[in-house]
Amino acid sequence: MTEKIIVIGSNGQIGTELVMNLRAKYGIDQVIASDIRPTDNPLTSSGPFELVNVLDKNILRSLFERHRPTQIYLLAAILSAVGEQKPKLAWELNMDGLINILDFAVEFKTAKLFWPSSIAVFGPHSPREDTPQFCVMDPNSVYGFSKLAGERWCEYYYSKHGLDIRSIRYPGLIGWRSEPGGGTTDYAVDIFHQALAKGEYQSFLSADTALPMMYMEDAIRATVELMEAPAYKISIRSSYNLAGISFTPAQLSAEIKKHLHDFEISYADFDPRQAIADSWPKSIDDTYAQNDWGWKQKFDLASMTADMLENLKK
Ligand code: AKB
Repeated sequence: MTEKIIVIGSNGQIGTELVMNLRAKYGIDQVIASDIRPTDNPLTSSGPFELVNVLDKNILRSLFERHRPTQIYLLAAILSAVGEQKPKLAWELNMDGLINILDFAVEFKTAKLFWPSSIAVFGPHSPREDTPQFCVMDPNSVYGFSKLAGERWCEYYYSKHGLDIRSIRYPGLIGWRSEPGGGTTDYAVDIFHQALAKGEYQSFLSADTALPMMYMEDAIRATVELMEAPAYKISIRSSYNLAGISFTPAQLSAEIKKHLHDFEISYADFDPRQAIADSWPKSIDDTYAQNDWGWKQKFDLASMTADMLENLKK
């Protein structure tokens, strides 16, 4: 079957890299990038692009009617830090946007749908170390509980409508091709840019705040591998835990210092993102992803840091 793939939210941190990867795999014209704003990013502007607002059902209907997608990646979302500043908008976009796409995917018989969840679905009463796939989940950020509700909708559409929906609870993502957009884990990308530009960085999270992170190359590979896995191997229709690399700002800074000896890190006295980070896991157990579809992570802290710096220096 010839695939027709639509990536909604293609201007974002994941979308930019995913479109590039999918076009290399399926062909430029088979992958339609789409976002609420036009793009001049050469990584995504070199192929079909549509202006799409996921809250506008007329635009969505026309998109589905014209392209009849076989796969949809819905990446449009408001992340954790911005979500606390615009809670109602975050809820509306993250929830209504998802439900609109779920409904159109059922109506137009879209074969497969990918939707990202996050480690933000966990909360202060979830186990913080090696957080399991199934446990107490009491997220206290709007982003976190919109993602948890989204997971429930995904599983519901799978069981009620047979929609083949697949999802990953992404850790913080770190890449050199694209910028993060308003999350609690953004420090782990900014630090590389500032280290190279200024030789110093002020972290908004405290020195010992451990969070699960992942190098973008691994995250994109995980996404594509999950989407390509045979349906019978997918036992989780809410969203899969992915472990990634757990580290603190102090550990990341020490690793950067191995390459940039004069680099100095300092820490902000107060930042509202600290409270969000303190409610999230320090590390994740991803046994289900390993056993179900053979997930294996490649990058560790040392290889990720070396690769980031090498590419950002170019
Ligand atoms: C955020 O920090 O909000 C995101 C996430 C972990 O989902 N990067």
